[in-house]
Amino acid sequence: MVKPLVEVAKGRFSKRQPIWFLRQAGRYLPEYMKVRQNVEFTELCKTPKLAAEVTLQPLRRYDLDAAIIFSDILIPPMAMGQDLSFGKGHGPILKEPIRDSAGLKRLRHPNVVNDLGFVGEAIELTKQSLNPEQTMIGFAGAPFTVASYMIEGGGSKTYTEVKKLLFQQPDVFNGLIELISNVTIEYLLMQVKAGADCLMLFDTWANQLSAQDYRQLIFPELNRIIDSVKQQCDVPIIYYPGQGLDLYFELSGYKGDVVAVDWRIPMDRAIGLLNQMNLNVSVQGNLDPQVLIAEEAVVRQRTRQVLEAAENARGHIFNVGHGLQPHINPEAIHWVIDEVRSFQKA
Ligand code: 1CP
Repeated sequence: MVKPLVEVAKGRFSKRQPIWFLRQAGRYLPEYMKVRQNVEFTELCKTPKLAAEVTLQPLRRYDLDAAIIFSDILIPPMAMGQDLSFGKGHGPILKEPIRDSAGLKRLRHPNVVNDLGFVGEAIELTKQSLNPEQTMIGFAGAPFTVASYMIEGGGSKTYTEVKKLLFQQPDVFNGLIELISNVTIEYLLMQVKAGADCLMLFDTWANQLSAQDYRQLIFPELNRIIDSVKQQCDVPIIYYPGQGLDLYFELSGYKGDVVAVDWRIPMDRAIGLLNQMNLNVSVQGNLDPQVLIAEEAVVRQRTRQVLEAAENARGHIFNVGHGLQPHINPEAIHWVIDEVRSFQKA
């Protein structure tokens, strides 16, 4: 059975334009909050039945083309031995941040089947409820973005500790990136084996690096992950390089299938630049998620503008340009989907 998202990701024609939303399972849905009331976020991720349940919640409400497995990019660091928690009103906290070679040595290369198998089980369970046209998306953080949390011990505004490691102990920095990359390859392949039809790599904080450091230290490892996965299975890969067009200049030779465009970048400009870089890729995005607090006419107009701006793309997977936030209007998602469907008919 043909899956529109997989077709469009690979640059093939689809009668139906695929649409899904970054963070489509989450706090804006009352049914998510109900599950979450009784269970910690990491426990939710580690319990396949519950993870599958919240993964499916948005698909019960909306006519979506994909489910993304409910998990987090910081689950693998937990399996590597770093304690992960989410304080109330805080972002993630990773204990004993990696700041030197002793820190790096404390980490272990997990057995992905034993230590992260719950993600595979959640994918298997979720897949049982998808229709054959719907795509099961697996994901991981890209190595730099994951490393940044492991080094800082959480989110950061300045990335001081990351830069300290990079410039003062480059061997440790590179060793950490390599370890994360090796684990990520196995982790992604495990998700494909469990039923993922498509993979996404999130590099939200890549823009904290200079172009030179991104090009020399990060991009080759990203492509190595993509290469290794593609040698063993035939699933399309989506890469989100975060905010800002500058990194697009460094994507020459990118081996994935799709670039996910941040909402701060005009879609037509992103497509123009990707063409200029000779990249034969589809795009995903890039509605400003905060538009989903506006009145219906505005939501529809902004949706249409994204569709029009993407008309010259090899293929376009409609999405927001960053994750949905808790305060958006759940009803507005229906307006977006309806606008995408009627644009296609027109
Ligand atoms: O209920 C809660 O309190 C949890 C909030 C939450 C959720 C719903 C977190 C904590 N993670 C998630 C799920 C999540 N995270 C998914 C699930 C699938 C989906 O429905 O889309 C995905 C794909 C992610 C990926 C993720 N986690 C990224 C990359 C994408 C992005 O948003 O830029 C990042 C940076 C994280 C770290 C993270 N996890 C959670 C939070 C609040 C954060 C961001 C912290 C920060 O800003 O530094």
